[in-house]
Amino acid sequence: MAARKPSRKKPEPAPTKSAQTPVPSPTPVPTARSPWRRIAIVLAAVALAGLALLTARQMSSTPPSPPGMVWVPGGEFVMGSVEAEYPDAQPRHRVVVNGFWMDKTEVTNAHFAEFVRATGYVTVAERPPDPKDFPQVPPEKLVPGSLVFTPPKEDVGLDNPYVWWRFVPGANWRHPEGPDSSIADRMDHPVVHVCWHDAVAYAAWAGKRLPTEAEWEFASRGGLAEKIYCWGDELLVNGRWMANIWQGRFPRENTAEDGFRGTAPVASFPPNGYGLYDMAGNVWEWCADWYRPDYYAVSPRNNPQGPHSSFDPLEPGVPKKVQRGGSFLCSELYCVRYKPGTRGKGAIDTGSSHVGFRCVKDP
Ligand SMILES: [Ca+2]
Ligand SMILES: [Ca+2]
Repeated sequence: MAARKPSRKKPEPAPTKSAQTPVPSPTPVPTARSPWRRIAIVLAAVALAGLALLTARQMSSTPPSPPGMVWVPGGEFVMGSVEAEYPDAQPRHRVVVNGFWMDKTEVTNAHFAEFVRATGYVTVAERPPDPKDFPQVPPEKLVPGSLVFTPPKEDVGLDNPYVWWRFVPGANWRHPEGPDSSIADRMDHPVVHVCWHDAVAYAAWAGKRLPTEAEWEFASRGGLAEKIYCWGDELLVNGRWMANIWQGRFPRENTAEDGFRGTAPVASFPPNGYGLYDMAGNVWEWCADWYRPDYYAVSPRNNPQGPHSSFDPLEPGVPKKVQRGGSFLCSELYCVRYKPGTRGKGAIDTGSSHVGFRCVKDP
C-alpha cells in the first residue's frame, strides 16, 4: 500500500495593512532596527507638539471677534481721492493703521433700542433746544425735532440742499419721518437722527468707540488698493447694484433700481473684503475725527487721529466731525461721496434721516 502522501496545509494568507480586524501582535521581539524607530517616533511627536504650540500662539494673537464684529488687520494704504472735485480729500497720502475690530453692520434700530432700554438715554433730537444756544429764535419755536429728507415735487437746482431738507418737529430715531412714522417694521434698518454725541454715548455703553477717519477708510477698502469703490472699479457688478444709493434724477425722481427708496435693512448688499456691510451708502457714518478740509496735508503717517479742532469754511462757527461712506441719497449725478476715498462732515449736535454710525474696538 502506497504511503499516503501527506497533504500540504494551505497556508494562511499573510495579514495586510488593509485587514479590517486587527490581529493581536505577539510580544515584540527586539530587533536591531526598533530602537531607532522608537527614537524617530518620539522625535516626530515632539516636532508635532511644537507645531501645534506655534499655531496656537499665532491664533491667540488675533483672539475671537466679539459678537457682530470682524477683525480688520492693520496695514499701510493710500488715503484720499484722486478726483479734483474733492480737494478736502487731498493730497493723497500714505497712512498706517493698527488692527481693530469693527461692527459688521451699521448700528441698527434694534441695537439702539437695547442701549436706550438699558440706560434711559435721550437723544439730542428728542431734547428741546436750549434757548441760550439759539438767542435769535423765539422760545415757542424751540421744539425737539430733526432734519428729514423731503423730495421736492419738481426739478430743482442742486446747489441748495435746504430745498430738500426740512426740520420736522417730533422727528427722531423712533419716528424717522415725524411723529406719525414708526420704526416698528424697520428694527433691522440703521438707526438715524443720531448726532455725534448720541453715537459716542452708544459706543461708550457698548464698550467700543467710534472709528478714526483713517480706520474707517482703511476698513472700507476691504483690502483692495486704490480702487474707486469698496468692491472694485466698476459701479455695477454683473448688472447688480452693490450698495444702497440713489438712481434717477436727484432729488425729485427716485427709481430705486437697487431695491430701496430710503434706508435698507443692514447687510442687504454684499460685504466688502473684510466682511463689512454697507461701507458705501445706506447711511453716513460718524467718525471720531474733527473735520478740516486741509488736514490731509499735515496728517501724520501712523494712526492719525484728526486735527485738534474743526473748521469748515462754508460754516466757520459750526464744530463738525467727519462722516464717511455716503447714504441712500448719493448718486452719480449728485454727491458721489459713497466712494471710499471721499469725505463728509456734519455738525456734532445734528443728526438727520440719512446719518448713522458703527463702532470699533481695540484688541
Ligand atoms: Ca436706493
Ligand atoms: Ca454706510
